[in-house]
Formats: sequence, C-alpha cells, structure tokens
Amino acid sequence: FEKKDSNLILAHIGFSFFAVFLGAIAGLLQVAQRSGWIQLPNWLNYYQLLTAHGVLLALVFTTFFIIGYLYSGVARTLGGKLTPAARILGWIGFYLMAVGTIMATITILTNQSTVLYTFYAPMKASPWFYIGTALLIVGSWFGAFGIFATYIRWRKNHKNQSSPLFAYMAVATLIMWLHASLFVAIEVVFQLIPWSFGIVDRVDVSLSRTLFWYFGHALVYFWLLPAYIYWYVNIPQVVGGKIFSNSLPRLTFILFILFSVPVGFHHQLNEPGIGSLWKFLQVVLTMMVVIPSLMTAFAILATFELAGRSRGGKGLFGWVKKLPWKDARFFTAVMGMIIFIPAGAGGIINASYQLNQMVHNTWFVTGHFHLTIASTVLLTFFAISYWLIPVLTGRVFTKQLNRLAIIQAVLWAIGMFLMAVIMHIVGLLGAPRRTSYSTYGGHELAVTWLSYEQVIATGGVILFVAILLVLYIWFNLLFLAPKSEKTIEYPIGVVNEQAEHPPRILERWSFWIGVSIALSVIAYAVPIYQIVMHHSPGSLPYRTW
Ligand code: HAS
Repeated sequence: FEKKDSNLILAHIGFSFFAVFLGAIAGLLQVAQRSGWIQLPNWLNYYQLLTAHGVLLALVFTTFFIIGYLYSGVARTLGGKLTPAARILGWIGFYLMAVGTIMATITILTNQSTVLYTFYAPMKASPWFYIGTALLIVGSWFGAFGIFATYIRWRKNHKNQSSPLFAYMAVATLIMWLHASLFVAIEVVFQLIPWSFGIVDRVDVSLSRTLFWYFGHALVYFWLLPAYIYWYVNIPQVVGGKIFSNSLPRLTFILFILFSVPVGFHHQLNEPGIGSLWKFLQVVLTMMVVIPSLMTAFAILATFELAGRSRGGKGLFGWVKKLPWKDARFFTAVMGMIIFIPAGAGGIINASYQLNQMVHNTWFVTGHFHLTIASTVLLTFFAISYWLIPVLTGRVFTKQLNRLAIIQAVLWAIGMFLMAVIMHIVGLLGAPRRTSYSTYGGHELAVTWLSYEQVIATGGVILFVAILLVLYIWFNLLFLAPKSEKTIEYPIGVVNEQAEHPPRILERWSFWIGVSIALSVIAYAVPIYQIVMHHSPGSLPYRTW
C-alpha cells in the first residue's frame, strides 16, 4: 500500500480497537451486575453500561473496522491504490465518525443518554447523542462514496469487464448500507433531534421504531457481509485453494441487496399498530434472506474441499485434515463459521411468526446476537486483523502471536458457549433481556434463572480475558512485533479456472437498486401510511409536523 492509503486504513482500524476496549469493560461490568456479583456505584448504572456496550461494540467498532477493511481490499484489487478523491472522502468520513463517536460516548458516560443501542423513543437521550450517531452514519456514507469513486475509476478504465470480486462485494455491501441507513438518518434528524431539543413535544413512537428497524435488520447484514467477503475472497488464498465460483458469490450479494431491507417487521412482530398481513409478508421475505447464507455455506465448504483435496486429502472427509488448522487466520474464522450454524438456526426460530411470541424480548434473542455478531462476525474480524495489520505496519504475525490467537479463539468459543448458549436456554424459561439484577421479590420462576445467570457471567469473564488477549495481539502487531524484511502478502484468492464468466446483469447496479426499492415499497409503503394516519397514542397528529 502507498503510505497515504495505509494511514487512512490504519486510522479506521486503530479507532475501532479503542471502541472494543471500552465496550468490553462495559460488557463485563453489566453482566456482573445483572448476575448479582457486584453492586455499581451511584454514578453508574446497569442500563448506562448496557448502552455503552451496545453502542461501542455493535455500532462504533463494526463501522470503523468495516470501512477500513473495505478500503484495504478495494485499494488492493482496483489498481493498487485509492483515488485522491477517495482519500479525501475517506478522511472526511473518518473525522465525522470520530467526532460523532466521542460526542455520543461522553453523553452515555455522563448518563444523559441511557437509551440502549436501539435508542427507542420514548426513551429520550441528549440531543448530542443523536447528533453523534447521525455523524457516525453520515461519516460512513463519505467512506462509501470514497469506495465508489475508486470503483468508478476502475470501471472507466476497464470497460466491459467484471470487476474483481472483492470490489464488487464492497460496492454491493455499501449500496445496501446506504439504502438502509438513510431511514435511520431520517428518524434521527426529523424525529429524535427536534424532540430532544424540545422543538416538538412528542414523537410518533410506532413510526420511529419502524424507521429504526427498516435500517436495523439491514444493519446486521452490514456486519455480516464483510465477514462473507473474507470467507469468499481472502480465505481461499489463506488455505491455498481457489475461489469456487465467480458468479455465485455475486448472486449471493445481490440477494442481500434485495432482501436485507424489507424484513424489519420481524423485530416488531409483537408490536401493535402494524397489520398482521404486513408482518407475515416480511416473515416470508425474512425466509428469503436466509437463502444467500445457505448458498454461502455451500460455496465455502466447496472451496475448502477443493483446497483440502489439492493438498492430498483423500476419501469423504480426508480433505478436512489437510486444512491449515494451526493458522489463526483460518482457524479463528472457521470457529466463527461453525458457530454460525446454530446461530442461523436461532435466527430462523426468531423469524418464525408464532415462535417469536415465545422468544421476543427474552435472553434467547441476546444469545442469538452473541452467536452471530459477537462470534461469527467478530471472530472473522479478528482473523482479518491478523494479516491486515501486518500488511499495513510491515510487522510480522509471529508464531508466538499465532499461538496466542488460537488460544484466544478457543477461549472465545468456550466463553460464548457458557454465555450465549445458556442465554438461549434461560430465555426459553422466560428470562427477559435488558433487565438489571432482580429476584422479582423472590418469585418462584425468577429464582430458577439465578443459577443460569452465574454461568452466563462466568462466560462473560472468559470472554473478557479473550478480549484482553486480542488487544495484546493487536498492540504487538501495531507497535512491537519485529519488522518483516519482505513485503507481507495481502491474501486475495484466485478464481477456479473452471468457473464460468459472471453474467453482465449481475453488475448492472441501477437495475438491482430499482428492484430493491420496489420490494421495500411493497413491504413498507402501506404499513407506514397506516402508522402515520393512525398515529400512536401520545404522539403528535401527523398534520402538525
Ligand atoms: Fe438476527 C434479532 C432473525 C442473522 C443479529 N439479530 C437480532 C438482533 C441482532 C441480530 C443484533 O426474525 C437483536 C436486535 C435487537 O437488539 O432487538 N437473524 C435472523 C435471521 C437471520 C439472522 C433469520 N442476526 C443475524 C446475523 C446477525 C444478527 C447474521 C448479526 C451479524 N434476528 C432475527 C429475528 C430477530 C433477530 C427475527 C428479532 C427477534 C426479536 O423478537 O427481537 C439469518 O440471516 C440467519 C441465516 C444463517 C444461516 C446459517 C448459515 C451458515 C453458514 C456457516 C457455514 C459453515 C461452514 C463451516 C462453511 C442459515 C453460512 C465450515 C466447516 C468446516 C469444518 C471447514
């Protein structure tokens, strides 16, 4: 990388690590409080810690890391460097996101924005929290525009060619992100900021939650798709194999552009004010968004099998042994993939209309997203960092660091087993999510949850130790590990020779954006119209705003 590019990428990645550090401390303290292990001082409360944990890890860490990673792959695959415009846009985006994060974090730490990471109205935060989150989102748009600028330059110079897979996937991810995040920006700018400044007295709660979830489920794919990019594009090189197909991954990402957005009601299945027909439609669309993940499972296994066989693996499963299990860049990510199998099954349970009545707002859901974002995605991001930072700093991911990274991944899996799996079980026994320690006056049912809570907190402690390990590895890779004499390879997989040429239609973005908007209009136009016309109790009649 040119110095100017590696500085930009390192700034994003480095900032994201800082968020991990603070977010993990908040996580440890809140789980210890909820399980009755500690009492918090007067100036700190459980919900405040839960807000910091969610905002810093789920919103801040992910956004910075993803933009940094996407910049790296786009620079690497589209001519080896970013365009000057991309660099400028990238830095503007970085500073907007950084200032926004600092503003939001200060208001959380001073207990002025204890509204959790979903910031549902009518819980009200300081206006500076909303302005901070708006800056985080708008900053990420600048990052996206920088990537588009580099992509457009490449397309101009390579007429009638399919773009490299990494760049294609980065563009698809960001198209989906722009579409979805526009709606949370509308919620924040037109509803929450005026309301928290006192310019309007009330907000339409149903509308604000609907706008949030329009964005909110696509958000989870904004986290997942970069992990899929690693699985599809980088890992084949790490395992010494080839990318299985050149079209299937592109189709997968197109399906995510189409189906990530019109599914937000599966978070609102228990909410009044939305007709069950519309909820059912979105449940069906949710089942559609499962398909590209099943395609991914197939393609990744095929890639691994081809790699294992090319290394001499024989028989039905002999190829599994030939995979580089001792390489943390592989092992850590595969741990995430394996966890995604039960995690995805949990998602399908959540999405099943009737079953959602059982699990909604219980610890089952918290367990689900600790297996998805906090395991599958996070472990994949750890694996990425183990080669990306060396590429950027020129420092070696030594054998000793590799060994620590493998221990880290094993600890993570054990910690998550104790925490997230038990959360699923106790969730089915009725334990609610998002409540501080309570025995509910010694209620018979609530008392049965207590022993599970001890196991969950133990898992939390193990996860915290694992986070300290990863922070140690990152610190070494950034500042201490020995400098390499050779240039460190950025692993980009090569497509299998037998793979077909991708159909041109897969890169006609305007067409897919059009279909995506049409699907969202079908899924959302009528219910939003109904919410606005029959505004929820306590909110302003639509006519006055
Ligand atoms: Fe979810 C709630 C449904 C995926 C995150 N989800 C959440 C929340 C978060 C979240 C954060 O329908 C809580 C939001 C809140 O605060 O209220 N989710 C789904 C469905 C999927 C799904 C159907 N979720 C995710 C992902 C997330 C995530 C991914 C983060 C990254 N989720 C829901 C629903 C709710 C929900 C409801 C609301 C619940 C409620 O009532 O509040 C699907 O996308 C899942 C599909 C996945 C699969 C798995 C495929 C497996 C693969 C692994 C392959 C393995 C290999 C191993 C190759 C079908 C791809 C190789 C092995 C070797 C040996 C070599």
